[in-house]
Amino acid sequence: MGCVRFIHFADLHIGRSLSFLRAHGDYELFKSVLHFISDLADKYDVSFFVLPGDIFNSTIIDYKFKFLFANFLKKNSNRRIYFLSGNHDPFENRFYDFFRNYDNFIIFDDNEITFYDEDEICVAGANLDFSLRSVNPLKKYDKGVFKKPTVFLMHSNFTGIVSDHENYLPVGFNDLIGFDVPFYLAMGHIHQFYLETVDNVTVSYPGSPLPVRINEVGEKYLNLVEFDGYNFLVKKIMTGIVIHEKELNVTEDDRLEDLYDKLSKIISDEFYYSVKIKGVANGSLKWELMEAKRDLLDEFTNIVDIADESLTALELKQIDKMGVFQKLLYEESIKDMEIFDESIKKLIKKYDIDFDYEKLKKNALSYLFANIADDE
Ligand SMILES: [Mn+2]
Repeated sequence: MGCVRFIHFADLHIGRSLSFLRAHGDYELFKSVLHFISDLADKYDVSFFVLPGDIFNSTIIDYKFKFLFANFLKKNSNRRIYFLSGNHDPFENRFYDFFRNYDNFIIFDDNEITFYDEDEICVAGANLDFSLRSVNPLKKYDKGVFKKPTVFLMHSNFTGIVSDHENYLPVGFNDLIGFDVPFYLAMGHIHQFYLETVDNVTVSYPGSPLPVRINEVGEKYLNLVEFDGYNFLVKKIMTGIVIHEKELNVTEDDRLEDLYDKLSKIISDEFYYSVKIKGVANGSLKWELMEAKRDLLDEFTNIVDIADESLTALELKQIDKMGVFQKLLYEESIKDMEIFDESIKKLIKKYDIDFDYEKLKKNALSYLFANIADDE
């Protein structure tokens, strides 16, 4: 028995605006991912693809994206592309008819499992009915219907995976016990890689092949799966389109030009970066950063986001309107000094301030705001 290889990817969301990835256009990024996948398929001589949902961001997308996918089908005319609709790209004749001329494009039927043969393994799936969202689709079928090693496509939540995605058609490990044949559950919906094997059952989400949201940081993958006659073995393949998290430290002396300098040094053209500013910044840098953020993002197109998480150095001038607190700060800045002023004592009591001088010194602004935000 020879081994069978296939590629499993999902949640590409073709047609979505990726405006946060400014260094390249959306179209170019989707195109490069699809090329990467086709090349990989040729390199590893894969027999077929399984695409369990949300390949398109919606069924209302620019035609250029449909052409792009049609090209992918054409390029891979020697292998079938098993396609399942997700919640983003639900089954609609008008949309999918466009791909009907490609014999290798196999779209599953609604709510009825269809089985296809790929040599010694079987590929099965059904399009989701989102009105049956609490129903476990696997429960409808006797495990005996799976007679051959099976690749089963699903677009749903696997019980036990915490995500911010909508939970529907829940399937858990309990549903996967008792299969007589090796079983690979090819999942879509969750944008992060997940892999778990129990007995002869393997469950995997490859995650999105590229970041489709600004917070999708870290390596992105697709699955190259091999069936060796006994088991389904998953090889994670990195697509290389990555948002790396970077921390940038600032000090009280730093001005915007220093920050600009530091930003130039931490990024390369190869990846995208989500930058978190840490350390202690002076008030004017914080203010300048707020004003300059958009222009910095335009300047460094490989940076998708700049989050200011720095603490504020104490600058009393900037919290002028909180006169009483200023006084408190002045007095407290003389360490271990006792507070004699009754009005200050009252304030401390009123706001139940847990007085921590070090904390106050480092982050006076947020410390004070946190304590008096709702008070006039
Ligand atoms: Mn989805």
